[in-house]
Amino acid sequence: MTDTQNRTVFRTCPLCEATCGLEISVNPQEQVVRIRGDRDDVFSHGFICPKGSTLKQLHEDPDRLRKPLVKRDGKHVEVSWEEAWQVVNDGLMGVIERHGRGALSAYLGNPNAHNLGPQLFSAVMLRSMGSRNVFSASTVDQVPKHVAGGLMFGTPQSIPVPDVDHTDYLMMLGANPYASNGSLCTSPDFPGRIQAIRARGGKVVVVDPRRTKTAEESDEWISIRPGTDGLFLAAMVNVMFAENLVSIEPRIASLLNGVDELRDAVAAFTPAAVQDVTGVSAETTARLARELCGAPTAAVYGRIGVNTVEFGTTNAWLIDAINVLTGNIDSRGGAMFTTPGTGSSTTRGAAGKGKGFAMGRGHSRVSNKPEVLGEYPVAVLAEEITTPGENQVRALITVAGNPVLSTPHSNQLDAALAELEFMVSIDIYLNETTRHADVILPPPSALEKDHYDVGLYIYAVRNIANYSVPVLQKDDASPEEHEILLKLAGILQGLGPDNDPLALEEQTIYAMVTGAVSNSGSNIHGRDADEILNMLSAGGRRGTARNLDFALQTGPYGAAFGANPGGLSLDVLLANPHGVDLGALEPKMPEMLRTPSGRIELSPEVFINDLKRLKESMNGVDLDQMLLVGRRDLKSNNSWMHNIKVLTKGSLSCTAHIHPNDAARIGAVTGTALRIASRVGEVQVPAEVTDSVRPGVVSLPHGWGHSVPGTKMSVAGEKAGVNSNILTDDQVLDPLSGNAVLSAIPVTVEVVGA
Ligand SMILES: Nc1nc2c(c(=O)[nH]1)N[C@H]1C(S)=C(S)[C@@H](COP(=O)(O)OP(=O)(O)OC[C@H]3O[C@@H](n4cnc5c(=O)[nH]c(N)nc54)[C@H](O)[C@@H]3O)O[C@H]1N2
Ligand SMILES: Nc1nc2c(c(=O)[nH]1)N[C@H]1C(S)=C(S)[C@@H](COP(=O)(O)OP(=O)(O)OC[C@H]3O[C@@H](n4cnc5c(=O)[nH]c(N)nc54)[C@H](O)[C@@H]3O)O[C@H]1N2
Ligand code: SF4
Ligand SMILES: [Mo]
Repeated sequence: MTDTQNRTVFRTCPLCEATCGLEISVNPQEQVVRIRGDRDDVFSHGFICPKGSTLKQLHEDPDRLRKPLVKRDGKHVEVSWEEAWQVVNDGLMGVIERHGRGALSAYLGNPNAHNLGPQLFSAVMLRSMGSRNVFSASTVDQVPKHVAGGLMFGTPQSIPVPDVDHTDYLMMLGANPYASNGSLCTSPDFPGRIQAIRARGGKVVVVDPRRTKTAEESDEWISIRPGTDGLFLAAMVNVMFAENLVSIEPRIASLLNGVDELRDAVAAFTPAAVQDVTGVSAETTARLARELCGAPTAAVYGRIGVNTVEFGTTNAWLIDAINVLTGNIDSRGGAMFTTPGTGSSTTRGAAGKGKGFAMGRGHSRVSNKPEVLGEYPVAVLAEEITTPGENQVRALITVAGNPVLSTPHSNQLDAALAELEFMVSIDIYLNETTRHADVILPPPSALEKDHYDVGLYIYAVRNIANYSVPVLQKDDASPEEHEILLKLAGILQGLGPDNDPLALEEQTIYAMVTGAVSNSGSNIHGRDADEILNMLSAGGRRGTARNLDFALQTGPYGAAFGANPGGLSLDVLLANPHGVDLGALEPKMPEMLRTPSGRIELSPEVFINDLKRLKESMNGVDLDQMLLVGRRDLKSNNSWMHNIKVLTKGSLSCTAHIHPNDAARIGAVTGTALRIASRVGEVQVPAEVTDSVRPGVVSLPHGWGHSVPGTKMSVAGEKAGVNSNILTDDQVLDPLSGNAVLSAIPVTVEVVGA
């Protein structure tokens, strides 16, 4: 067959945050024959990693669920959608009748951030549940950045991103974009952008207990002791004040609260005072502080390794405080704010001032953990299930999540899920988590869905809008992902298993339109709601496409239903399958601020107070304590891509990286079985001796441990690995955000049988 008979479709990859454009060839039999990088994509310019092309294998994976499963006599069997909905209705209604809505809970996993249906409609499902027991992967991930951005700049979405394309100096802490391709910094071909900094004479510094690929490709690797970045960052701030290096442009200085408080609060954190604990010499810390202040432009960026630790939020704050003190906040080449096509909380409402950020509106039942972003920390989910009392969790809805592998003390959660009265999962696999579900509802495969990165474009290094149509037609009998969510919402509202998801969708869009026309801040304020609804629904458009069109048209660049000719709309994106580039990031202050003061809060009280805890963390440190950290591999994706053979064959495997000194001390060589134990559990895993980890550090990737019974993942089972979250501790959280602590876990390491 010649290539000319094939059709070509362009589609954004939904697997990680890089949003690469894919060029997908489909033959007349409707099979994908090739996936490669879309050279004309306005953002990724043809870049792709080894995972992108495996959307074909994922689509064709015989283990991927196509029909709902219901658990009967302990075994999952395929049923019709009708039957599945009946079981869901009976299960959820039964729990509500017996225990009330407080017994319901939901967990939303990472792919919710990468799928348009949940992005636009999961809120309807959560509201319909009528319970506060909402959990998500955010509290094993990035909540510290939301809290820091919220208190400093006014909204949880007020998170600056490093302007990697224009900076002269990039310092990255706890991030390995050569493996992860970046996070809360949407930046396709992050590696290429790093190389470009160096090619134009700039400098790249990586702070990490491991000499990662990113560290190897940078100018300088700072090998830090895990969990001590807060001390290192506070010491750099100390140097900036002590040596009078702080330089802030007048535009920002006039918007700044709290400079003196910060100076006083870091006085004790001299580089010499912290060097033994951080493992970074005082000279190095002082030199890096001077370099950051002296560079024409500089950006400091921190991610997983500095967020999933006991000082996750304080780290996030100190990083952006440094971006302010060095004169790099909201300035080209520094740390900047994106203006996404569908807007964000930094573009909505009155410009320059706002309500500010609040958390702790409610507390978890058992251990009284404060609410954050409408959720409780997922680390408390197990105790909410197992502790008797009013509002004890008896039912769980998971959407695209695998908390049994991804959340702390996971053996405890695994056991707790088995105690639930009812569980329903929206998922494409029967895996370690969904094996506990009474019903599994599979959405269509990625290639059968439309796509737009509503969430990820909020944190992109350029302003980008790119919509993808489905590559392949889904089977008519199966609902779309957003229809599953809406139908579930209808059931939760008591409308029964036959409720029509379109009815709820119509209500949702009607509420959005009537809300906007009566909102003085909207670009369609005062317009006729029916006229707007008709325009939105023209040609029978509905579902994700209609909802997205509304967000685009009423967004910062929006066409506003004819009022702004040439503005952004879904039709514009349909005419531009390689995406629309809305330009480089631009300074946005003061308009983007939403603090009650209308200023940048450099020294929120909670953060200043936390410096006491930070200082105390140096007391009685045992420098010989082995500490566990994680790692990501380019060919892996959290817990769920291990069933794709082209990715797992070869070098990808779950081993414990350990330094030669430590290996020699315990008598291990590569391949030796190690027992790694923490307060809450232990695993056995082969050693991989490598000087890429610091002495005293052992590194395990997360997302493995596929050997449990009752799953259907034949490839993943062959190379099961161990679940590193058996070792992480549910009782230790970052107290400022409730985020789990997944790094710098104290462990013992010994040779099995020694
Ligand atoms: N120790 C340790 N633990 C960690 C981390 C770490 O660094 N170290 N990282 C943490 C981070 S950053 C994250 S984000 C979490 C992730 O935690 P989770 O989100 O809980 O886990 P994932 O592995 O992303 O699981 C995704 C689930 O979604 C399903 N899925 C895939 N595609 C779709 C889809 O299109 N629709 C639906 N409905 N389901 C789909 C998959 O089958 C799988 O069950 O893990 C965290 N856990
Ligand atoms: N290939 C692949 N890509 C992914 C994912 C994946 O699983 N695989 N997951 C996606 C998700 S959900 C996310 S959130 C992003 C995360 O993206 P990144 O934040 O880049 O995550 P990692 O690659 O895990 O890099 C974290 C680094 O922190 C280091 N570290 C650990 N502890 C400390 C510490 O105490 N201090 C410092 N300074 N460093 C420390 C680790 O050694 C590691 O190199 O990646 C996304 N992209
Ligand atoms: S880097 Fe991320 S978005 Fe790009 S192809 Fe790989 S998995 Fe897909
Ligand atoms: Mo994540």
